[in-house]
Amino acid sequence: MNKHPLRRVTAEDVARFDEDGAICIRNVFDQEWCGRMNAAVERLLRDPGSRAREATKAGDPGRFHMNVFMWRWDPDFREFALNSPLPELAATLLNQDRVSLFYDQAFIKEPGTREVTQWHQDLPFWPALGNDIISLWVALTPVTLEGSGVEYVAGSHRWGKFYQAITPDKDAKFTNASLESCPDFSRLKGDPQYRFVSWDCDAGDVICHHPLTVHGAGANPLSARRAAISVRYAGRDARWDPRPHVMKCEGEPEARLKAGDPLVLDGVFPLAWERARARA
Ligand SMILES: O=C(O)CCC(=O)C(=O)O
Repeated sequence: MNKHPLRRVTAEDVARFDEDGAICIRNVFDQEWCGRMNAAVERLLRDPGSRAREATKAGDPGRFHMNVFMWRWDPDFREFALNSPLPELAATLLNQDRVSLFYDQAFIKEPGTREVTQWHQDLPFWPALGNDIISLWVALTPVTLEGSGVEYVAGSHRWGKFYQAITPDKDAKFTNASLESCPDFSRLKGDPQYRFVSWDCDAGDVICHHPLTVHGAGANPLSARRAAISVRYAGRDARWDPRPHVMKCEGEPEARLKAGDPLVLDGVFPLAWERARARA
């Protein structure tokens, strides 16, 4: 299993990520990693635990399964989040000397799943603020745009927008009525003021996005599973910000952090990569 991305991340990649708020880095994981994590996904689907969210409506075909904080109870997800090429990739794209693990999240759409991932930004969901946060969406299966590939509105992380959070199962807990709803960008594809970017992925490719970049994904009408794990990392300016209508984190950070503290905390948001340690 490889320790570092199989291909070097270049200065051009970093510049493209800054500009568009999303980039696909190919070939980050070898086949051994993909096999190990697909087996971990199988286990997760069989035994989803208390944080699972099933977004498939009763009677609908397929299954849209989401889960969070798997690293806290599953050793393979733990290795993936803390001892794989991911933390180094996050630090390189964010240009940081250290990054902590914020959390991991699974997005599995079984064949025939009709439910979409609505257009959204990530930051409004989180008890966190900051620019130095990155999500690494790892394709564990081949993914095409037709088979629920994620699509991004390039540059939307710089619009100064903070849209209302919306979960695929429309959980009212996340609805902050004081925020503007995110437009349905699927209806705005012909509008020349927006540039949409997406990538067909092979297993082991990683799409990296800024927490304010608007993104969404369609249904999975294909006959194969679409499995992805998003792992989120935090750097220098990321701060704990426990607002109403946000996700609950595991490990009770609210007992140990106050608003404005850095997003790093032993056992909860653990340090995942440090340049000094990596060089040693
Ligand atoms: O995979 C999906 O459907 C959504 C992924 C996503 O929203 C994310 O990784 O932030």
